[in-house]
Amino acid sequence: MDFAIRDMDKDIVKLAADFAAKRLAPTVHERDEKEVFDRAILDEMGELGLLGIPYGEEYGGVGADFLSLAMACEEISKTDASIGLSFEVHTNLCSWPIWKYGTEEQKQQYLKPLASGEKLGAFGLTEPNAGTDALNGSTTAVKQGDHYVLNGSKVFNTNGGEAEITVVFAATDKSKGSKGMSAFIVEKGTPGFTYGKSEIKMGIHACVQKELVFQDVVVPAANLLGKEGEGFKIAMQTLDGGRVGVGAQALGIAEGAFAHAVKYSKERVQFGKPIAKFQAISFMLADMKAKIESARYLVYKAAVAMNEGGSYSLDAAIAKKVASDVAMQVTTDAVQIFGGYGFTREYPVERYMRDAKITQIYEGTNQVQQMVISGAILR
Ligand code: COS
Repeated sequence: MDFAIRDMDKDIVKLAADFAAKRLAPTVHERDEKEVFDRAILDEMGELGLLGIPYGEEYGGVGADFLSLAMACEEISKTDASIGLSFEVHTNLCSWPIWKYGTEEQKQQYLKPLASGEKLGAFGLTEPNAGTDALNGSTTAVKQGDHYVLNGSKVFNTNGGEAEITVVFAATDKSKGSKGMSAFIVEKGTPGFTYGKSEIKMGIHACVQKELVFQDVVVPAANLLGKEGEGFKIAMQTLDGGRVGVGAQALGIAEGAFAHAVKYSKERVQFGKPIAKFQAISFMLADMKAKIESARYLVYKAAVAMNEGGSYSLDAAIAKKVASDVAMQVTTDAVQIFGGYGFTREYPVERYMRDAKITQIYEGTNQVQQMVISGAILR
């Protein structure tokens, strides 16, 4: 596989890496400790063009591609997985379905401010009783003349409360099963659209996950995304891209923890020499590196498949599953290499380990990825 990384992609990756080093690294520990989402960071990323990487200039983006998006997400997540997530959800889960399914008017009205970074995006699918079983939600949308009335709630909503634009999924006709869900673009501030509790989490502390509440929310029919009944397909296709993004985030987490572990192993002296000189440690580092490079190949391969535009469900599921498992293994080994210090909040590796865990869960648990992969094999 040729990853033909263009000059433009390299520039974007450098931009993301510099931003991570200068803007994120100095405050990442504090934001994690205080559990605060700093919206100004996303605004600055928008000004730099990072929030519209794969979308055309006519829609406020920079006209690059999904490989450069994945690589930028990797760079950001090497330093700060919370911002990596907020960025990924904005670009993949909210902007992508509008880019793919939106009318020209919807793209001008909603994709443009998202891609230019003027507005932040979110994606509302998961409900208290509908996580993996995404079709089983109880949010409804009833058509009344030239609008729909939405009722229900969503949970764990990344960027919730901050996002000006949310793609929301609701049942328009439950009796039609997977053809009975529809997607809507809902603006912050629409009467009846409010926010419930914020989640208190193990990791990804520096981004928000909130409950969204819809009480007789009137959404213009013009904000229906795609056709009525196409919502489940839109959600699944959007999540295919999201899984490439989570794979990239997980890859970045693994690389970030690995870099700390390599540095520490060269500095930490026990029995009169740096611990990196002991084979127990150097072989551990070798395995971590091999896993990271395997994950990188799969994530970039899935991003290239996304660029090519055919079906990339299988590539995305494999990339997400492998990269998130690698992130969990590598961050756990990084904590091990730091020994007792790794277990303290004085060093960053425990944060990487906490952040890695969620990559095995969201945007489809790794068991969902096994369902997608085995489904493709056995079809
Ligand atoms: N792209 C396009 N269409 C898809 C698709 C995809 N990736 N995946 C499924 N579909 C379509 C199927 O083709 C099928 O269409 P038809 O009815 O025309 O045949 C329809 O959707 C239903 O598919 P399926 O029967 O496979 O759906 P299930 O309800 O069995 O769901 C899983 C399968 C579990 C894989 C799916 O619900 C899923 O991915 N769940 C996890 C959701 C998730 O990631 N949640 C996290 C949200 S963000 S934190």
